Amino acid sequence: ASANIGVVGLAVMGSNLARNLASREGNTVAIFNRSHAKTEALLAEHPEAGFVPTASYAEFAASLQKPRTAIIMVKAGVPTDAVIQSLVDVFEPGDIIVDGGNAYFPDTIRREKAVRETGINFVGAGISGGEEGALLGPSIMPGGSDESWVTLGPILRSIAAIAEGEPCVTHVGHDGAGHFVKMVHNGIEYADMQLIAEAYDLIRRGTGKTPAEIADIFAEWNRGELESYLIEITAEVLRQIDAETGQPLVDIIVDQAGAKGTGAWTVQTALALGVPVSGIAEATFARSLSSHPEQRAVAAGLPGPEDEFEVEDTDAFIEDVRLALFASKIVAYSQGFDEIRAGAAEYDWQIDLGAISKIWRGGCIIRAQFLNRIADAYAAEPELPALLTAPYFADALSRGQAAWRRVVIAAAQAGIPAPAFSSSLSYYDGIRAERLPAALVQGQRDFFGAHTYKRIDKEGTFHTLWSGDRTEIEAEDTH
Ligand code: NBP
Repeated sequence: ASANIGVVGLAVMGSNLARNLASREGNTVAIFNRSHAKTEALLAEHPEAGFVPTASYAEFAASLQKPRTAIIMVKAGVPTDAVIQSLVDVFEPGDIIVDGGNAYFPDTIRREKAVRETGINFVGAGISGGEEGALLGPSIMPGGSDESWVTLGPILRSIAAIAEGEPCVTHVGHDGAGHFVKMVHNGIEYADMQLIAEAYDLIRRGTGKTPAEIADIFAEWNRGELESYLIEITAEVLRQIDAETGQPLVDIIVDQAGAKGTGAWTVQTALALGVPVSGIAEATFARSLSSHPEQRAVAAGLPGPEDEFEVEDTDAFIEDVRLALFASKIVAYSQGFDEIRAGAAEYDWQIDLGAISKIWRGGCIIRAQFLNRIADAYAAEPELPALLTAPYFADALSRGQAAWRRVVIAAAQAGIPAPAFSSSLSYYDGIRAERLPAALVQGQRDFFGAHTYKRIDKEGTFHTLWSGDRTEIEAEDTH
């Protein structure tokens, strides 16, 4: 046995991760892929990596030092189950199987339980950063047992991205905690992307600026509090000219956004946990709406506002959009962290929210300066009930709220969809409201279903005899 770590699955993510591992001091990497041609190709293309190629699971297991550690990078779902079973067949108690794919966290919980019964450790690790991250340093969100972390920690720390001197990896929590946090990361990514897209659309339609001019605006924003990878690449995409037509590429790309399902998982999970993640939900639905061309073609005949949309003061409007974007972004992240907290409570994970914000500062798609402020907020108050109430964010919201309202009003008047901007503002106004019309909803529920209500002035649970003489009785709490 000559390798200290192995990688199964040598498509783009697996080969890049294997090369990343091999490039670090002290690592010898065994590689295996179902179709052997890929193993040979990787070996031939990267002789410098010193890979140990293997042609069967048995050979793969034999090439690994104990405790054996293998990272699986194959298609999520059935292929992952198949590979886990093949490894369980050839591994021994104490060995470690890591699933680095994009598994749905309930699958990871199930797999961890099943594998643990064999004495083998199973770790679901969310890996973000795409192909480049896998090669140069991703953000890694591992779950699994404390025992496996002892072996795995140093290996993952060696390949992770570095942000402000710290590797972007932490032991998130047990079993599915890592994939849960990766899922929410992706949900936040959806919200962030949608917010940026809405900002672009409003500026373009409100000021008539070209995509290249808007690229300059984003590049400028990237030097301030909005500094992030997504703002940076937005400028790059907007600046791109299509070689064939000479038009901005963004005008040539079909306006139907795809999705691989992690946004939907985040929203479904949030619904089950009772956590409002309206920014992520609107972003996910905005992609769905865009992808129904047949409906859109018919609905295109529906009337919009009569007046042309033209802003009076271009610079002031652009600054308003910037402030609205930042405020909405704070809401999206606050909601995402609420979901992680709720998931930790539900599944009994000890998740350090400040540590999560730190490992997202490098390597991953949502990497941003802003995450330092989130880390500060949780450092100051680990049990912070809502991120948006932390002093830095509360101050940003107070600075931005008037602009935010102007932008949402302008969008509505101009007939420009801004679902993430406007739902984030509604969330803000909802969460800060002294009283909500939820009181009326409780009254309605009591009327048709005798669901009862509580009173603001005394303890107990009450029901009004709506179909009788409408007196109030004390009732059992049925919600
Ligand atoms: P793919 O998701 O395209 O999976 C291809 C790999 O799965 C190949 O190695 C293939 O082997 C293997 N495989 C399949 Br399909 N069925 C198998 C089976 N029954 N037994 C053994 N191996 C099987 O690869 P990827 O794009 O590199 O992504 C790998 C994982 O990383 C996925 O879970 C993905 O969601 C996740 N991820 C991807 C990104 C990204 O940016 N692409 C980012 C973060 C995470 P073969 O060569 O024999 O067909």
